[in-house]
Amino acid sequence: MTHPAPTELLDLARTVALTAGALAHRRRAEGVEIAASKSSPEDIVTAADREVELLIRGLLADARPGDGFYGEESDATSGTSGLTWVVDPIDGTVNYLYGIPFYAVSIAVVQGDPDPASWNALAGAVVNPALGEVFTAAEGSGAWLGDHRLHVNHDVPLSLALAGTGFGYEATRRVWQASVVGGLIGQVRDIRRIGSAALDLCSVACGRLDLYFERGLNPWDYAAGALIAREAGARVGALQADAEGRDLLIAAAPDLYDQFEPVLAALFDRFPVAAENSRK
Ligand code: LIP
Repeated sequence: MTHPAPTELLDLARTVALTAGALAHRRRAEGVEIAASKSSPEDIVTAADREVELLIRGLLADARPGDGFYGEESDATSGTSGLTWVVDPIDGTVNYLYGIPFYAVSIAVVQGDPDPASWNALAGAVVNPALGEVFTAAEGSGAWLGDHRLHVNHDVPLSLALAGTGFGYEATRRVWQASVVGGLIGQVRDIRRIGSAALDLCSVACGRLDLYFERGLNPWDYAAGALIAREAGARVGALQADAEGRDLLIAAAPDLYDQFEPVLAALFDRFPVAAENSRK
């Protein structure tokens, strides 16, 4: 099934993400309302998360009625075109709640089933409305911050790598993740916890981070950011040749990835993954 060029799909992703970002920013200024909690009391959804996803869904359905939709806050629908939009309306929801200016609208379009193990990402846009930053990538056309082309940091020894990571919404997992970070922190320059996987991946793409890794992410958290990091020259994956996924996502320049992989594998052996009692 033919589809528009990735750059054409990117134009739509960027336009919709900017419109959605403006709404999220406005609602932020008006005051944030928690609508519910999901997998744990810490895992909140705000009224704005839902409103922004509804806006995105409507704009994409108007522009491309045959496409599927796979978003964080509403039921997935499959399409007839072979393309699916993978959407996180506000990635970094806790930052959004606290007014920390690191949250983002993340929109990607993939070919094939909305499954990271098999999909082919064609275009992605990540908009941070609080900082007015627009990260974009189309398959084969590079990664950009506005009209500035992005490249990952190369030739960084692990001992001098600034590493980003994150913690889940379930306490047992956070304790396990902190043990791994405790084992790693003496082997890298320092650790950053930005609070949005989409912005962490864009930070690797633009060289604000040398390396990012996290366990427990959902496809909508990283669909666009992973394409942007890849198009900036990063390797994105898990351990060995595994594709990135819920179990683990790593992103770094290939040479740093090769240094980091055995270190992380050794930390996973030292700190076996704790049994978790939450769904997420
Ligand atoms: C967040 C991720 C972040 C992770 C948080 C959460 P959300 O997504 O972007 O990397 O550490 O636990 O999953 O819930 O804000 O869409």
